Amino acid sequence: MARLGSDPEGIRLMEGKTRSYTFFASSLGVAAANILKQEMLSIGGEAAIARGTVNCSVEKSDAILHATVKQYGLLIEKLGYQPFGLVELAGEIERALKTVELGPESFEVRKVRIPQQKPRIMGILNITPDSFSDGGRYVEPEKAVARALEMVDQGASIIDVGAESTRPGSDPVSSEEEWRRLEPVLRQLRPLTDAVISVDTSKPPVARKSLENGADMINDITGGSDPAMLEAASEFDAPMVLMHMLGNPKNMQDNPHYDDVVSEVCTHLGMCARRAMDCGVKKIMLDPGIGFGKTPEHNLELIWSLDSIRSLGYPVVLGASRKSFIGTIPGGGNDTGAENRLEGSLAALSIGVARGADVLRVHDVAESARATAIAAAIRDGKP
Ligand code: HH2
Repeated sequence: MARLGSDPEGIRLMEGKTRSYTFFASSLGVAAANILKQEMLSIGGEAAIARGTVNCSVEKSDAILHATVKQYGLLIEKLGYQPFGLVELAGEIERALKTVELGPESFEVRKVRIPQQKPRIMGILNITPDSFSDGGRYVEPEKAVARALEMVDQGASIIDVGAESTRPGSDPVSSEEEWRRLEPVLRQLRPLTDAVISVDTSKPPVARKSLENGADMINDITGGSDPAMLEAASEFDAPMVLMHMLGNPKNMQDNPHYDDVVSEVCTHLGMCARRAMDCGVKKIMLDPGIGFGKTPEHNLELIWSLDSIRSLGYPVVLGASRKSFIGTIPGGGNDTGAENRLEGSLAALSIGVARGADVLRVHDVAESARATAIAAAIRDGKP
């Protein structure tokens, strides 16, 4: 518009009409859904709701909203005067709009800002005998520390140390055993690097001890389901990754089913984030949990829909590295094991970057850092 010679004030007025977004609102009461539909139509937007809403033959309806930025501005103003929870909905729309336009609010952990323009690499360090990809390789603390430092040199800003495998069908280990594995690694690694150290645990006592011993953040595959975990993170002002999982590692791959995987994962993660915030956790990242109670199709849909998760207002973590769905895709290479899924992992990572991932949890750090730089540069049209 500037190149056309449009008037600067005109550009300001037109600009809000050039971008449109689709939002999904779940489980609205019929009164709210009817008012929302009317208000959307009155401003020239669209709201798809269940047919039975108009004669109240349904109790609840989801809604798909479509409007320009300018129209959403008008809608937010109008909903501000309405009952039936529409004031709260207006707040959520405002927040989602701000996030899709400007990105989630950033935070800092150990001088590492998240999100930033180029996504961060989180290098995986499994100090377990049985992880699906690197199990048994870094059981000795010296080897684990050397691998962590190597990953930092290769471009990882975060090292995610896991002392319990959560691969499908795995058995849990005790807090004592998990801490026995973690303690020497944290003690030796902390003085040697300024990289962020994340601990991949869902056990509050392990998280607390880790934070006391130099870890910076907690990666919780249960989405902060235990209040004691949230309390520990809050006390240390530690960032948390809240991940979505259906069931638990033992049963999660027994026929996972969703009516709508993206909206269900978003709704669940939104709830996890609110619960964590209410407990005082201020730095939150969300993760769809690739492979955690998901079919290959669910995983593909979630990676393509990372922007929906990001519209909840928090940076997004993607962990697709070497996961089994890669081996199921025809033409993606015969599945000869986790070690041989590099190309598939980089393809998933690149699409993840294009769709809004802020942190990439990976095994192959050097290759992933290079692929991320290129994918982010193409996405943003600048190096
Ligand atoms: N995946 C695994 C473990 N932790 N955490 C987050 N936030 N996201 C993930 O996708 C994720 C995770 C599983 O991978 P890995 O750690 O390599 O294997 P294992 O659980 O067998 O140790």
